[in-house]
Amino acid sequence: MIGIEVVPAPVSADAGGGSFVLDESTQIRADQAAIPVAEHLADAVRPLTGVALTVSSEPGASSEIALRLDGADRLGAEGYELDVTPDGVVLRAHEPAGLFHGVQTFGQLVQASVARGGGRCEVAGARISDRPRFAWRGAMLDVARHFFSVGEVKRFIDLAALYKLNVLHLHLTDDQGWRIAIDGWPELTRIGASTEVGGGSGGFYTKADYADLVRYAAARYMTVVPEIDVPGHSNAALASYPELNCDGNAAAPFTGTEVGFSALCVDKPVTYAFLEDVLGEIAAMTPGPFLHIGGDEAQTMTDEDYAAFTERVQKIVAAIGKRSVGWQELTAGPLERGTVVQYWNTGAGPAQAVEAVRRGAQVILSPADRAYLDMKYDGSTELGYDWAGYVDVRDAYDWDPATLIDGVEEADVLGVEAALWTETVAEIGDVETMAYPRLPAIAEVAWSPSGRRGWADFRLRLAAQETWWAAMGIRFHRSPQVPWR
Ligand code: TNX
Repeated sequence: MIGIEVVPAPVSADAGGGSFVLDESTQIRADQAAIPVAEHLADAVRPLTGVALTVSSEPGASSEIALRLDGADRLGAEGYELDVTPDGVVLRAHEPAGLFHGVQTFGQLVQASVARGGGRCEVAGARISDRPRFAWRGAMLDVARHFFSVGEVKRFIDLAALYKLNVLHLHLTDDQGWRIAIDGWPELTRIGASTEVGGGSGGFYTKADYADLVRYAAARYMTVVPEIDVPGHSNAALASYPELNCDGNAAAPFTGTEVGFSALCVDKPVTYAFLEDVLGEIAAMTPGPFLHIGGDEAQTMTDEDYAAFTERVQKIVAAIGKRSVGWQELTAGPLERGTVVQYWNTGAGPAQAVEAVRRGAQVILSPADRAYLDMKYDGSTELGYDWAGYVDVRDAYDWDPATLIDGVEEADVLGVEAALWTETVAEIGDVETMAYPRLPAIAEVAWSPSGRRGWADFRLRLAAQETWWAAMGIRFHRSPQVPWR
């Protein structure tokens, strides 16, 4: 038992003595650069406690929560130290991202005190030192199969940021829809965005919408990684522009759920002009270092064509100053220096991930039988698939990234990502049910040292989050594996 009800489990946590009373007289005092994080803390505490904390950069009140950027180097870009004593709370980090993560931890301590009841908000004394195990802690949302509005994606960002995830991977294009405006290619959104699985009306993000999402994510210290899935999963583009098709005829729009049938025309120069425009415009709107180029399930293409195509796309990405991420299939061709390979297909096995590592690439682990949020929890789950098996909370939780695959060691793993494909998921409430509580489980896999975590303890800490989730209106799945209150 780690003795503290925080998810993900911190690197170290000791119960301090006594408790800190949080009330109307409490002030958050923050270094200037930490004011936005302080506001975020005030916003988080208000609905939990009814207390409106004031934020200031000046000392003043006798009861104080201090947010300081004078934390030691060893805390890294995302670590923090949190001291809760009867005299006050001190949160320290080296970078604002660390303060933000520390605020998530403090929020959970506050909610635990609220859940204990008794009227007064008494946060139990604690001394915590914490930093993430993996640099990439991702959540992917497929907005192509079903479109989700800017507001809905923000909700998804919030759900991920609570558990210290730091990458929002947006699957922006697929056979059933193209979801991002590209100035030079307006038919992509006029035609390609008008469809989705099941015949709904689709939708897309304008550049202003996308900028809004990037900003919203950045304010929560999450980096957006946009995915333009090529050469397969490209029917929406092929339906929008006849010239992208080898035969010059526009593909019919697609609203079904089969995969693997579409492919860009590798022999046509226009294909690469198209990709240079699209990836160039996307890169210009994306401050993060990565562009995801898909690469999965291009089943109609020869091996030579696939290798030549994916090599060329990685060179386009490198030329615009970004690094490529691709699904494991990318390993079938050459890997550009710096390309990251994402392992997913537990049916095909990890050979391509091992090969990528052998060739010097880092990998992101999204094993479908652990990290796919579109797998059913069990036989009674209405939505989702089961091609990788059922994934209940324990399956999502009980694995270690460093020992999952022989030949892929800790240092080879850039990180871990949970993926929510949305062929069967059309409503944001259903997104919540598929993500919670598996997303917090994956978040702990990605954040916490292996020695600090275990299922028996995790299920109790997870159960302790229930009141909080209910207060936030999160429609989580009541897995029978967790002793809910
Ligand atoms: C496989 S994961 C896919 C997706 C589907 C998903 C459904 C991956 C790279 N490809 O196109 O949506 O399975 O579970």
